[in-house]
Amino acid sequence: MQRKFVRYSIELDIMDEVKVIEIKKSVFADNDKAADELRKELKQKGVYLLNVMSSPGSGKTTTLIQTINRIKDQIRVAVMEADIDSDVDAVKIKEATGIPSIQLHTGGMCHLDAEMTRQGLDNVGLEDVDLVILENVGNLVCPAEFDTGSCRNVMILSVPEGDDKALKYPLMFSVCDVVLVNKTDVLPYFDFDMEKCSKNIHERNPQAKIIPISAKTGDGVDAFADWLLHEVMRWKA
Ligand SMILES: Nc1nc2c(ncn2[C@@H]2O[C@H](COP(=O)(O)OP(=O)(O)OP(=O)(O)O)[C@@H](O)[C@H]2O)c(=O)[nH]1
Ligand SMILES: [Mg+2]
Ligand SMILES: [Zn+2]
Repeated sequence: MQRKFVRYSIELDIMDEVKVIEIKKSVFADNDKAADELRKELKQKGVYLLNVMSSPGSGKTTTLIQTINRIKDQIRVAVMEADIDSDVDAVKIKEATGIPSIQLHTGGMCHLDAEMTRQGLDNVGLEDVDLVILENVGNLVCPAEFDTGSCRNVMILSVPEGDDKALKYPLMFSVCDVVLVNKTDVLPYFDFDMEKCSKNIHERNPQAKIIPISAKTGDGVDAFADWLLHEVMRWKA
């Protein structure tokens, strides 16, 4: 009984520090305009917003933990975890990195738009932060259709999903500045052709920067962390 009680209170402490925000559906018709306005405000305040997208389970949260632990001593980072329900990702980030993390509940919506992102940012507060990372809802389709107001979009494609995804979900790959090809540690078990994958991505988006990583082993994550730090410094300059 005693042991159970102690565990329970520790869990409560962690949960206490994770705010869960119920996001209201947007009333703005012109999302592109709302996104441009948000970006302008972020530029004025010197806050960099990164939007991270992928299908469910491709490794967004795991990659964020690895990345944040490499940069958190150099810049002030906060995370917004968007999901239809639960707060598991926000709790995971908070536990594994110690940085502020909030959970956004999307009320059943499978993506975030700029106004919904702004509701999250209002809760993060833009005064004491250099970088806010938004983990978008796991979905390869509609998150790509809505500009969140982010400075850059990153998408994660994991090896088990296959090297042909850029052909099937062209919009997602064309709106991304960086594609992280995650779970390279399981390459020996899948018929995944990295060269073919890169060719498919570059056919849709010649400018896309492709970085193979393993969020499990940490392989390749330094390259992404360096890119991100450089981006934030340039945005704030
Ligand atoms: N082998 C391997 N497994 C990984 C890697 N990255 C993530 N995983 C595993 O993949 C599963 C999903 O990872 P998450 O980081 O939760 O993925 P996510 O994209 O945040 O998932 P949702 O938020 O549910 O969309 C977990 O079991 C991770 O441990 C990797 O590089 N290699
Ligand atoms: Mg996640
Ligand atoms: Zn949607």
